[in-house]
Amino acid sequence: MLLDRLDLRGLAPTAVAGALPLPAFEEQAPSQAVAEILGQVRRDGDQALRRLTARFDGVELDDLRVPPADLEAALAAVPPELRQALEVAWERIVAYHRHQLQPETTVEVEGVVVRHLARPVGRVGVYAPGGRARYPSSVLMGVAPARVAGVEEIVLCAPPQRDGSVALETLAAAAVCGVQEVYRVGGAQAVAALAYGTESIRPVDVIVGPGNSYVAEAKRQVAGRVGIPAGFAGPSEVVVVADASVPATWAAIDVLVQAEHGPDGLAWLVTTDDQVAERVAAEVDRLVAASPRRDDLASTLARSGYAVVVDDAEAVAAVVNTVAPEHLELLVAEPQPILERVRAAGAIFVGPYAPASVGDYVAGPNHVLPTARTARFSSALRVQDFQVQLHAVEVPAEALAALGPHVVALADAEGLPAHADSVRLRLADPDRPGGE
Ligand code: HSO
Ligand code: ZN
Repeated sequence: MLLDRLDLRGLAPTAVAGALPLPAFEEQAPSQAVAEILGQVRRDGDQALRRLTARFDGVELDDLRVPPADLEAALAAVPPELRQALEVAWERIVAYHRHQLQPETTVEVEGVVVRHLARPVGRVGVYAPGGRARYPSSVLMGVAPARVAGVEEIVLCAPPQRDGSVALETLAAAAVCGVQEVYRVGGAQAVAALAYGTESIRPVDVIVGPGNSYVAEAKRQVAGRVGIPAGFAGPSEVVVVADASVPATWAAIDVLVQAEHGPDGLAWLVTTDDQVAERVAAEVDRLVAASPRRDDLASTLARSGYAVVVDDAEAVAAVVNTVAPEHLELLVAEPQPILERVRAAGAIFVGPYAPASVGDYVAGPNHVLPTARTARFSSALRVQDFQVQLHAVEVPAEALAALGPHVVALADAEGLPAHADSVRLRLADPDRPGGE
């Protein structure tokens, strides 16, 4: 069977957590090769982009920018049902992300007034992968929270195909979300261009978007110079918790949905019912054998495909919190006892009619989610990833009178006389704002 059976019944939750076969995530990052690419783009700009595109994508580029007219043309050229799906998805994703906007608030702490302001970053770069992966949905997911945050300039980079064009679906998605600045550059060189800027691509403040190991490593190397929203969105993962209240085929197909992105993902079934484990595992074998993507599926399942059997909701939660999966599905009659114990998961899908694939496309929340156990400390891509949070401080004269001596004492202790004097001057002359 493709799902390895792991019977952990009889173990206490902490022992369950300790017994789990977590995959090793430390893949060999191509750090040297990526550093070399970043250096070339930084030094040679557009010329390096052309050279690297010829080498990696096998195409000689003239203009790096996709003519804006091609975007609307792409939207007109895709099948109408795809266009409609992109439009519905876009509207739903934007509507959901609007709920993440926080009102600006003001607080007063013992006389000092602090205003909390959220301001959009100036310019965002969204990366859209190409090649085997073609994810127009990820274009929507990257652009929507930036748009909602109020970002004025959003640009897209996507690798060119053999004929120099960018995938039609990617361009159509860009058109749906109103992106006009699209460059046919992919890989680490695209991340470099977005981070450092070249003659034709101005640098951005934040870079988002999935990509292969080169893109991921490039983002890691430019982090700090530009914002790279926290968490690592790597190969897809799912933990499906199921009982006999759903058909075994439904649980089985959902185990496979994320594995389909393969390779290197994680696909687990967790159940308290060993008959469910048996039936779902059998269905997984049957479905994989019949799938056109059987190789991707099999490679993920061979690396990390398990059917885990445990005693109760507490043990289920111990498994979930240890794996910290990107996606968690609760296909059980009583999800609440598990839900309330979950601490670490990128996104949770509750009930028999909420497969994670709905979340991948149209539910509304973001599908850029933390993987590789980073859900322990980071979250889905969100509006705040495209904002800076500022605080504006107002100090009325009376508050300065009360607090000033403490500033002076601390500044004196730190040997910083100007710090102390900026307060002393004011305390000595409280009625003197404006003029001489
Ligand atoms: N499951 C992926 C997103 C995606 N699925 C894009 C289909 N297209 C990561 O959440
Ligand atoms: Zn997916």
